[in-house]
Amino acid sequence: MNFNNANFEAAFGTLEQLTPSDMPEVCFSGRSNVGKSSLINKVLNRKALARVSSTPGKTVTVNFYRLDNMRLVDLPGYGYAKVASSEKDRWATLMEGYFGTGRDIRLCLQLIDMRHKPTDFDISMLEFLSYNRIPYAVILTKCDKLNKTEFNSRMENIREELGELSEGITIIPFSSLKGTGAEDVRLAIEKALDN
Ligand SMILES: Nc1nc2c(ncn2[C@@H]2O[C@H](COP(=O)(O)OP(=O)(O)O)[C@@H](O)[C@H]2O)c(=O)[nH]1
Ligand SMILES: [Mg+2]
Repeated sequence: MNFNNANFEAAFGTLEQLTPSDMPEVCFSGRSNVGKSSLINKVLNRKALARVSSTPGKTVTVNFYRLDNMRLVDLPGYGYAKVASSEKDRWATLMEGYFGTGRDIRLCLQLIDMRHKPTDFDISMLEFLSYNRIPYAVILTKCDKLNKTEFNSRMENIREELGELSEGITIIPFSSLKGTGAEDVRLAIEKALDN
């Protein structure tokens, strides 16, 4: 698959406008600031296709990136405390709309900050994916921020923390800074499209 030929297609803040589901999709989910936009840029070998932000909680849109025969979908980040409840409602409506309207979703890449244990919201998201039989993989982001001991400790503990949510699930440590794991993410996407 050619990851070097991606275009920004559209950003949607309301459901009615969602691009029709006419090709396979791989989506990215995670809390605000976890590194979703940075990961998309890295995987697509682009500097600033997806907008990287130092202020979390800003993007409550679903963003579509077109590759040759598929789309990557950047879902709105969650879990930012300062967001107003109207924005939280908008987030929930967008997510239900994206996942609940029969789209051809091949894989959801769930991003979790490698420095921390999964949050309750990370777990809820994985439970949602599991319950709805949406294939998923876990990406542990910002792995460059851990020293070797911390890295090994997180790798040892993550499966236990996720319990049965991690059974048979691929877990990829990732750094957009260093490029660690980028090829593994590309392979996971390619494999999902072959199925
Ligand atoms: N050290 C380090 N910082 C990262 C990494 N990925 C993202 N960041 C930083 O984390 C912040 C949020 O990144 P962004 O991609 O906008 O997160 P998003 O809100 O999930 O889309 C930015 O300041 C990034 O530069 C990484 O792998 N390593
Ligand atoms: Mg982002």
